[in-house]
Amino acid sequence: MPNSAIARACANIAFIKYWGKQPASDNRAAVPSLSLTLAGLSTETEVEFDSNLSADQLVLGRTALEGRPLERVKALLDRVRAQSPNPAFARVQSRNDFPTGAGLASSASGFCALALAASSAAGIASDAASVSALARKSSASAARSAFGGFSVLRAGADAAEPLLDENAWPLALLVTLTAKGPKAVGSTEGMLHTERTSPYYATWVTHAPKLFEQGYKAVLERDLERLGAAMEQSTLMMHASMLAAAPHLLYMNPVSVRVIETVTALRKQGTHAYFTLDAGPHVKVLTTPELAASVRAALLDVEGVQSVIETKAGPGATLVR
Ligand code: 2P0
Repeated sequence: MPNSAIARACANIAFIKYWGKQPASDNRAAVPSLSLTLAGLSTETEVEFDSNLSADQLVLGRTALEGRPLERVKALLDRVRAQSPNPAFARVQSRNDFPTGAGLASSASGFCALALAASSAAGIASDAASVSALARKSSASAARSAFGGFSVLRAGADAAEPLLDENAWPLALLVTLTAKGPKAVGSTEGMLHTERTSPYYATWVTHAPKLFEQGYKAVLERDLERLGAAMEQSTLMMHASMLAAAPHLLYMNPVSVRVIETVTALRKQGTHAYFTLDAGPHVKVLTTPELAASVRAALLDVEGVQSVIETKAGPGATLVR
């Protein structure tokens, strides 16, 4: 039986957002979400279970990590070990092919690659649904990266499910970097704070399924205008729930707002471009492959924009070895 494996998983961007957990649910989402898995922006992770080790080890790039990152990795490995006939500690070596310090989401690709590599190395079930369920317990957004193209994670679901594969609807996503350095408040912490203190959280949870239905239908019908409208509303409703927390959570910066205004102005001129932001200041702009170059040029003209990374739909998690 192999005791090591290497897996690769891509990041995903939610067009319909997950923000909030069902209480005491082992990290099940309170609202349904829908995302696109992205080409590039990937994590490659090697897991080797070794009976000679006396503790789990985690290396990201060239840096050995301890504390919270190691704890979260151990929690996933413990779940795998609970199903393994020969549990042993593991050496985990992970690498992102995008700048980790830039504040781009890395937990989705990271935990999905880890879930696939650890399951395969331990010889337990490593089909996409099992990997998605394992990844979801560590980071709910990671559940969606098990699948390529569009995938969904329903409220309370154990695992994500595929919706449209990566070749079904060609789109361009322009990741617009508006700041340097990591974000101030991590997603898990920000989410729990919003649940506990924002009077708008309950309203968010009530309305989110309607936006999910709109987004889901728009994807099946390849209707970019409707998808864009649902995505922008999901984004701003999620940010409104964060803003109403006490103390407030403001993830946008002035450059993010200028990018939103630019995208809105482009649309008034008839250009199909739609914005979204996660728990951070960077703005992702959805458009068609044909319009991508001109929209990118307009985004690079916005004062304060650092760079624009063009991506498109990518594959689900795969085993490299
Ligand atoms: C999403 N985000 O749907 C939303 C939109 C950020 C904003 O999922 O606590 O790192 O690990 O389950 O998955 C980020 O939260 O949170 C996230 P945990 P996760 O992509």
